[in-house]
Amino acid sequence: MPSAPIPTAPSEPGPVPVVVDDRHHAHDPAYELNGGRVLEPRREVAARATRIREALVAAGHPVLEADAHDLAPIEAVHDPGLIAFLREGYDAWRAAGGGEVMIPDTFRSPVWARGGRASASPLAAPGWWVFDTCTPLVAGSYLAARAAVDIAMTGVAALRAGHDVVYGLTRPPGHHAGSDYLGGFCLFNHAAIAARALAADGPVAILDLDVHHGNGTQDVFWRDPQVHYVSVHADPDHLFPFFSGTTDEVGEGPGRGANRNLPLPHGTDDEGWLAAVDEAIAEVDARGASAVVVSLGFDAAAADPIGSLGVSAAGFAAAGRRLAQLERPTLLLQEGGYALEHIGGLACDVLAGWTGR
Ligand code: OKP
Ligand code: ZN
Repeated sequence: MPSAPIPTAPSEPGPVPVVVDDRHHAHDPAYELNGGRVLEPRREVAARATRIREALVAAGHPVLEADAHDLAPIEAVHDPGLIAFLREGYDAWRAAGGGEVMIPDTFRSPVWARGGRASASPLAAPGWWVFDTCTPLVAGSYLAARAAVDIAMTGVAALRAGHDVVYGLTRPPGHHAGSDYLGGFCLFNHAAIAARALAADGPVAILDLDVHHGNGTQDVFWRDPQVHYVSVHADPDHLFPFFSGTTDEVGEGPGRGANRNLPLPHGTDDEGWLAAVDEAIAEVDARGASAVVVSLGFDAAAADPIGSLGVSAAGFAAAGRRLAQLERPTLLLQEGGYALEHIGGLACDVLAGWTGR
C-alpha cells in the first residue's frame, strides 16, 4: 500500500469571524401566501440563523456581535419612502383595520396609467412597496431589517480593519429588495448596502450564489459601473423571481457590462454549477474588484425544499476554496437556504473550503 502523501505545511488558516444580531427574531410572521396557498409556518424562519450559528460555533468560528449603525448606509441605497414604510407602515395598517400579518391585496401595476397613483390609505401601502405575497410584515420586521444591515456594516468595518474574510449571518435575506421595493422574503438589501459602502474605497464585486436571481441587487447597480454584479442562479423560466435573471440583462448607461447573469437549467449538479461559479469568479477577477461581497445562499443545494438545482456539500466546499483563490477581502452575507437540517453544515463546508481545512 502506498503511504499517505505528506501534507504540505499548512499556514494554519485562522477561524472566520461570524457577525450576529439576535434582533432578527423580531421578524417572525405566522404565514405567507405562496402559490395560491397559505404556507404555515413559512420557509424563512428564525431557526435558519440559529442552525447556521450553532454549526459555525461548533466548528470553532468566533461570534462577533453587530455594532449599531445609523440610517446613512441604508439611505445610500433605499428610497426614503420605502424606509418610512418599513418603519411606520405596519402600525398605520393596523390602525386602519389591517390584519395581524401585513400582506398586500392590491398591487400597483405598470399597466395602469403612469404606473398608478399613490394612495393615502395605509391599507394600500404594502401594495405600493411590496411586490409579492411571500413577504409578510409584522411589528418587528423593521427592527430585524435594521439588525441585518448592522451585521453587514459590521462586516464592512471588519474588512477595513484587515480581516480577509468575514461571515455576516444576515436574516432575512436581502437580494430581492430594490431601491424602492421589497419582496421575496427580503426587507433591506444588506448586500447592496455593504457594497455601496465598500465602493467608497474602490471597485466592488457582488457575487450572488443564491439559487434565486438577485433582482433587487441587479436593479440597485443597473447603471453603476463601480459595483459589478455577477449572479449564478436557476433559470427564471422555472424559478422565482421569474421576471429577471436572463443573460441579456447587462446593465445600462455607465453600468453597461457591469451586470452578468449566469442562469442554469433545472437540476444542474456540482459540475455545471461550479463551472458557472468559476466563470463568475474569473469575471470578478478580470474587472479588478478591490473587495467582494458574496450573496451566499444555500438553496442551490439538492436538499433545499424550494430550490431547483442539485449542488452537494462538496460543491459548496469547492466554491469556498475558489472564493479564497480570488484573494480579495471578502464579506460573505447570508441570503437563502431553507433545508434546516443541512444549512449549518453547508456554512461550515464553505468556510472549510475557504480556509483549506
Ligand atoms: C428568497 B431568497 C414560489 C414563491 C417563491 C419567494 C422565494 C424567495 C427566495 N411559488 N417565494 O432568494 O432565498
Ligand atoms: Zn434564494
